[in-house]
Order: sequence, then structure tokens, then C-alpha cells
Amino acid sequence: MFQPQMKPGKPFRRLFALAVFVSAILLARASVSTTTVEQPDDRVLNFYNWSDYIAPDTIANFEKETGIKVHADVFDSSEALHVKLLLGHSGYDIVMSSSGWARMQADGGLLKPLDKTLLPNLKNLDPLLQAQIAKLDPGNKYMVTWLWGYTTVGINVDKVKAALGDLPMPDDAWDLLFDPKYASRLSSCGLSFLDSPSEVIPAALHYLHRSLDTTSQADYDAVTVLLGAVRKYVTLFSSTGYTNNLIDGSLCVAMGWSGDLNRAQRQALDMTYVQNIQPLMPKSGGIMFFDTMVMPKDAPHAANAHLFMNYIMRPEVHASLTNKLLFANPNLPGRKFVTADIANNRSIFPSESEILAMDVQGKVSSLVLRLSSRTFTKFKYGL
Ligand code: N2P
Repeated sequence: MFQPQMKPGKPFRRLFALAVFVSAILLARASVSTTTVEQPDDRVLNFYNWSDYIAPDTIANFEKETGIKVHADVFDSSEALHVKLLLGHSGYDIVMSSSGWARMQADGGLLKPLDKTLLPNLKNLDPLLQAQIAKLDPGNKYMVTWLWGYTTVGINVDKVKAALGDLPMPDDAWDLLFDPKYASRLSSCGLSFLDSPSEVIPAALHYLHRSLDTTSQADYDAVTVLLGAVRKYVTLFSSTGYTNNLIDGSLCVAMGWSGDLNRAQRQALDMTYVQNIQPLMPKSGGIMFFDTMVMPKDAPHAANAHLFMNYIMRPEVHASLTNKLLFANPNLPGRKFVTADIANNRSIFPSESEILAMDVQGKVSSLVLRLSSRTFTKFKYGL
């Protein structure tokens, strides 16, 4: 049916005026959200962190002091965080990204650079570690290190000894997970892997003495063969619950993170049926990671994000994270607030030679992501 063309009569003019008005408001709001100037009632900070990765009083003390309300959500893998950032409009002001991922995210325009004038406590961070991070983040433009640690193997000493029987412990702890000779015996007392490509694949590449940043299909094929040979012995894929399973005795060997395994060891000592849990330091080295606070490009409360980061870098606050979580921190004047038994524990603060033996992942690329996620899916689901 023929529709008469709308003439710019009175109703149309009113509609047009309304549209201009609405777009002006939207534009004004957009410009507020891209600057660090906040309204006095914007007393909010949206924070996206790994599970079990903050002390109980960290947020409460910040809220009390600043009147800023912190909304905290958690994730369990770098992949999950990356998807949130790619989709955009997450609403988060600070997210906890491991350095190799954060580099890729900065290159992809997903992050907002720091305003260092708002971060005077950066002076507290160990210059050697800052230099290390600067290899990925030149000029330390985007990342503020929260904590660092390494991926390794944790065991229940008695159960592993019993399950191995006449087989002595291997020279290199990674053998417990990657060599079928050991894994086949340990399956009976529970053997778990972390549940994400970006944790399992680098450890497997390291075990095979390949570069963690490789994009060669042959290297991923070798990983597929390695993992395929132990798949039937894996009883659990977990990045959170594995510590409880070690503590309750339903797991005897787990790929896990240094601080989480150290906490499991301590918690187990408080139980009625004590499980003797031990985080091991593989002779060939663990996989080192730096978890860093970064701001998404569209962080709505950037000024509050800076306040929070500066608060974390206070010596006592950074030390309290380490005291609670048993992961190392980069804060030099904070060292004296770290309890002596933690500061002297080599599985929390490894020796220089242990650090030198470790592998660190460089910048993650989309090709590495594709290759490792395909390889991990084959491993986990046999696809
Ligand atoms: C703690 C999470 C450790 C983070 N549960 C590993 N990058």
C-alpha cells in the first residue's frame, strides 16, 4: 500500500527535538564515562578478580576509609576474563589479568593506561620486578602487579607414597602428572589438572622443553600425544575445588597454584584427620605468573580504580595479601610486614636459582589461544 511521505510537520519536529535531546544526554554520559572525572556520588568500584584471591579485610578497610562501595565478582580462568573484556561494557573498573594476557589486551585496545600521578605508591614496587614486567609492559603503562606465584604440583605425601608402592618418587615433580608410569598408579587416589588451556598447555610445553610461546603445530601435536597418554588417569579438572579435595583426602596429586597449595597445606593441619599436603618445586622449574591489576578501556570509575590500586600498594596492605593468600608480592617496604615463616618459606618466595629455572609465558597471541584451546579440548573431551 502506498504510504504518504512524512512531511516535517509539527509532530515530526517535536520527535526530532526529542531525539536531539536524548542523544545530547547520551553523549554527555559517554563523555563522563571516558574521563577520570567522577561525580561525587560515583562512590563505586567494580572489581573482577580470580577466586580466593583477596584477604577478608582488604575490601572492607578500603570501603571504610573511602566510602567507596566495592562490587567484587570472581572468575576461574584467563579465558573467562578475556571474553568479558572482548565483549566490552563489562562495567568493571579493575580486572586481574596475568601479564602475558594483559599485553595482548593492551595491544588490542581493550585497556586504559594508568595515570601514574594518581599512583604515588608505585615507588614501593621492587624495581627488579618492575623491570621484569616492563619487558611485556614497556614503561609499566598498564599493569600494577597484585601478586605473583607459579603453577606447580601439590601432593598428599602419604597417599602418594602408598599409591606409588615400590616406585620411588621421580626426580622431577612434573613426572607425577605427565608420565604414565606415575600417573597410572596415582589415579587410584585422585589426580587432577587445572581446568583451562592457558594453565595446562604451557606446563606441558615446558615439560617437553618447548617454548611456551610456540606457534608450531608440531609442538602442539607433541603436547596432544603427551596428554593423551595420561588422560585416562585424570580423575578431576578443577581450578578451585581441588584444594578442598586435597584437604579432605579425595585427591592425592594436583596441578595447582603455589599459594593455593600452600594454603591447603596449612588448612589440612587444622583438620581432625590431618592430611600431609606438600607443594612441590619441580626440578625443571614451575610456570611463573604475575597477576596484574589493569583497567578496561571503558572503566566507568577510573579515579576510584586508581585509589584502590594505590591503597593495595601500601606496604601493610600488600603484605596482608601475602600473609593471607601465601602468594608473593612485589612490595619492597612491605617485606617487613610479611610474617617471618612466610617470608622464609621457599615455596612462597622461591630462591633465585628456583626462579631462574621457571618458565614465564610471554605475550599471548590469538594464534596461541586457538592452538592451545584446541589442544586442551582434545585432552579434556577427547575431541
Ligand atoms: C588463586 C588464583 C591464582 C591465580 N585462587 C593464578 N593466576
